[in-house]
Amino acid sequence: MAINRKILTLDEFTIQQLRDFPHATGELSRLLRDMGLAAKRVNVEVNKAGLVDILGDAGTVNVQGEEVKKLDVYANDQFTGVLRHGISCAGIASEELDDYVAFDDEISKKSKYVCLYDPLDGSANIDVNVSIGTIFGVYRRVTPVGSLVTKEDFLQPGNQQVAAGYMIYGSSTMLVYATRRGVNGFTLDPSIGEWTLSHPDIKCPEIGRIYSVNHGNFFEYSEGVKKYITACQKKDKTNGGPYTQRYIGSMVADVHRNLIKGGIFTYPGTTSKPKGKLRLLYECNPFAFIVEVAGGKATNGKERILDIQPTELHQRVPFFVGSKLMMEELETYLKEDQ
Ligand code: AHM
Ligand code: MG
Repeated sequence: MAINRKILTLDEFTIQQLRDFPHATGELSRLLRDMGLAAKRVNVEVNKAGLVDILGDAGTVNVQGEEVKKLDVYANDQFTGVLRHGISCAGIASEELDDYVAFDDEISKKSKYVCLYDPLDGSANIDVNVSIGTIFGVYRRVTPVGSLVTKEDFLQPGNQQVAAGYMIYGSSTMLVYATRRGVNGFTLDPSIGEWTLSHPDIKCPEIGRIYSVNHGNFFEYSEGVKKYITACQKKDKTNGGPYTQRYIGSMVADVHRNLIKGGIFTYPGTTSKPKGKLRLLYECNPFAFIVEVAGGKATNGKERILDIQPTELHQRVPFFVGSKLMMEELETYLKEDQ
């Protein structure tokens, strides 16, 4: 059988990258591989979501006698389980859990990384067959290797991330991850069950035509945000006509599209929720890192997302992320709010 030499799997890719760093231990590659493995399991369950009436609702017992878990709980268990039993992660924090988890075994304690994630973002979309995703960020721990990790290891600014990524369970399943060296996208080839490099060296176009925002909250936004949205709608023929509004309500899908096509994604604060909805550690920092490495920008309206010193695990922040030139235009409006 002819072998397609053009296919590069996630493992092959990370091993190839390691060749440039002869002293690298491969720990980060193993962690990414573990995340990729858990994502494959989650993907299988996400694909079965429409069969819930046949297979059993969350909280019920299915025909095999197993308890059926809510998908976001299942996803959390998968990512936490694979990292706990792996050898490349000293502890995790998850949007699904109140507190961080320090892995208390000799091998995990010797790991230098911690991982923070939203195991299944956009889960309100599961029931209606809309793309959902996983978002994660990886940090080098600040406490000594060999000890249990502490909260300090998790409350690091996003600029300390060594890698960040997301998986999107959509019309195809993708894993996109960034290190400081670049952003690369892998599509799951279901015929061989492997992540294969499909989007090498992703760059976010400097300018695009898409803006993503929940218009339903319009009257609760600040003056600057309202003016920016209105300006997007009023662009005239001299600057290419109005922007296109696209909002899936699944940030992974919205930001992924904008990353590829160029655009801006926003979840501003509102009068009732001044800090917005999105979580700094699990959602905003990873995307800010990925989009910045790809050439874009991310802010909370006042400062760069990646420079915010977190004070609590579940902290929320207003979030604006996307193409560089569009972000710079948006920032001129956001200045009005300061
Ligand atoms: P979740 O973490 O509870 O799933 O919520 C996060 C999601 C994002 O994916 C999405 O951008 C946002 O919530 C949509 O919220 P809204 O419906 O308020 O616009
Ligand atoms: Mg979420």
